Amino acid sequence: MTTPTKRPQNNPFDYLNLESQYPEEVRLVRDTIRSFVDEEVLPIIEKHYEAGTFPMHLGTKMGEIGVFGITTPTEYGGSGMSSLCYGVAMQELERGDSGLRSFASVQNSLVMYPIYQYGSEEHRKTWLPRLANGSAIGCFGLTEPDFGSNPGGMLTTAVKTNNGYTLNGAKMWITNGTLADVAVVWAKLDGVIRGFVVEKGTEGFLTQEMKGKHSLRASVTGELIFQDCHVPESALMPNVEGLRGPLGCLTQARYGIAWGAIGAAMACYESALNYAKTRIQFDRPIGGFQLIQEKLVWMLNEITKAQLLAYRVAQLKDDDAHTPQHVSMAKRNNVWMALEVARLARDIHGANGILSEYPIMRHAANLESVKTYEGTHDIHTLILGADITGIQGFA
Ligand code: TGC
Ligand code: FAD
Repeated sequence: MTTPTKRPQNNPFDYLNLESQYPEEVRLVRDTIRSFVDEEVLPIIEKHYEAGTFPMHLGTKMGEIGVFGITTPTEYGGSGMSSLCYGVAMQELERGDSGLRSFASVQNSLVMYPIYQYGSEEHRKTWLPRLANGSAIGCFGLTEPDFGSNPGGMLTTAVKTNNGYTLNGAKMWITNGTLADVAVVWAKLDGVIRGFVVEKGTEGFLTQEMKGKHSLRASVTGELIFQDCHVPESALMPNVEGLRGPLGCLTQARYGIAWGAIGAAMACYESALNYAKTRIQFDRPIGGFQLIQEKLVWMLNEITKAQLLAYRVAQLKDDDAHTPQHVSMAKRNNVWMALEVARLARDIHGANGILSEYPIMRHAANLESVKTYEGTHDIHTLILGADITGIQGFA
């Protein structure tokens, strides 16, 4: 007979001791990033959030501690680790701030992944080692002003010339757009969507930061503008054609977001639990009132279910048995769950819940973007609806 495993007392988030199932290397990654977030992110993130700036030195540090290229093979400078490892890393980063996780999602899933999967050997050798150590930053240009949920309608074009291609068009809402040394850009060549690797500084390629965001303020979002931008023949990614190219990248990033959202929820839950135990009203801690307990239980219950969902999708992914629809279910549920947890946490904090002294409003506002990007909540509903009925509900 085996002794039942006790819930780890020092980890209020892991009610079912799920982390005991993680291999040692995953726990090591979790601990490294957890310490990084506690020591280097949390003390400064509110200041950057208020100023609307990304803490660039943390981008460099993330490169140093191995946050980029987690699943990229080691021969290209990556860590060659599992999808579970990648997911747990995203969870820990988003416990700090969604902007930090966004930065890492774009670098890992939307830039390194397509360069590795769809790029030429020259693309891989030129960019992957630099992207892995953080000395180069990437961005991913798919969304356009008039084509968000329906990227297949994009207007950006590539026209073949004697010695390359000319790009014309505009991309909007691009994370790291103005910071990036390299952009993975999707454009129609003879009516077919193709990917291009475009370097910063290429003539005719301009970027502009988007201002006025009330969400993801510690993240840079920009526009990419292509005006008769000539790129060499080698800029074309040779190994993919059609919408399945960018959508394949989105499956990777959405998977990371499913984990990341758990991190944001963990931060809100931990703050609410501590507050409930110490805030006195009617001569007793508010955590003793049944209505507050119900909220805390709901939060932990949903976090635990989200962890199980993310963990199962990680297993499927590592066995190469996942579908994009599995990932849609996890992204859709976990981001919704995190937003609900953030709202309940704000409630429990009363007036204090709106202060930047607590992380709640920052996470809640961030999660509004996370709910929209990488496929809105409703688009994932339609993806799942089409999968289970066999009837496409988009148009
Ligand atoms: P549809 O006909 O369904 O599919 C076209 C082709 O793509 C294949 N496919 C996928 N492949 C891989 N992964 C997926 N998730 C895939 N989904 C579809 C499909 O099999 C087909 O392949 P083939 O070979 O038969 O041609 O395409 P559709 O035009 O009907 O669109 C479907 C829809 C609406 C689901 C899709 O367009 C969609 O997902 N829209 C949402 C757009 C979106 O998520 N944009 C995200 C932009 S990037 C971003 O937000 C970054 S935020 C980064 C950060 O800061 O963290
Ligand atoms: P729309 O597509 O106009 O949707 C508006 C509303 O209509 C939504 O509620 C949607 O669910 C609904 N809707 C649309 N179609 C249907 C339908 N068929 N049935 C029912 N409802 C529908 N993009 C990139 O390419 N790269 C990035 O790095 C990037 N980073 C981003 C960072 C931030 C902070 C944000 C906010 C966005 C980012 N995006 C990026 C863009 C993001 O992917 C899009 O915003 C998203 O795909 C939704 O597109 P949209 O905003 O144009 O909304």
